Amino acid sequence: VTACKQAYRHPTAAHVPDHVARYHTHAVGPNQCCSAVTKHISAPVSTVWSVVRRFDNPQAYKHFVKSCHVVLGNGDVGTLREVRVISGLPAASSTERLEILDDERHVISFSVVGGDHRLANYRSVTTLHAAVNGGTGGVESYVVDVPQGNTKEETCVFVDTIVKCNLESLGQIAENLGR
Ligand code: A9S
Repeated sequence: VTACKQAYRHPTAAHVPDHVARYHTHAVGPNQCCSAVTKHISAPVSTVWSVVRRFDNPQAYKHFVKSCHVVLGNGDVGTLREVRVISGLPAASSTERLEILDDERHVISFSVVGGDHRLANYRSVTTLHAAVNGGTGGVESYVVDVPQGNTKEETCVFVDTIVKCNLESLGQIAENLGR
């Protein structure tokens, strides 16, 4: 098991504070891969956080999600949600557990514990921090098993694409909330 500490080189994400970076340091097994995506959003942290923190409502900004139902818990750590996915993806559903919800530090994390898809043991951490001019720096990192028949690179390209789409759409929604 090695540690995966991501380098944050995104041109617009500005400086990622140390207290944020530590949330994105993952233990990575030999058959796993990890990566991180950053995004600058021109809206205050409080606005972006109000969208991201809703573990019961990922479809607010994740376009791949068709529906979501909380199947256990009431929003605390350990809450389970059942996500159904739009067609066209190599997946139908995903069962996800809330791992971290920190309203002070603006950290949310979930892990995939079941479902009908190929991303076994997926776990992600999303953090928000104050950036220049009242904006927000978002960082989302993940670790996941490499599916049978795929390489680490292929897996990261697939997941990075989904995470980038989610952060793009989060940015648009948060920026529009301020208009
Ligand atoms: O939902 C997220 O935050 C991130 C990802 C990478 C979700 C992936 C996914 O939900 C699909 C979109 C359905 C793609 C899972 C768990 C498996 C997939 O194949």
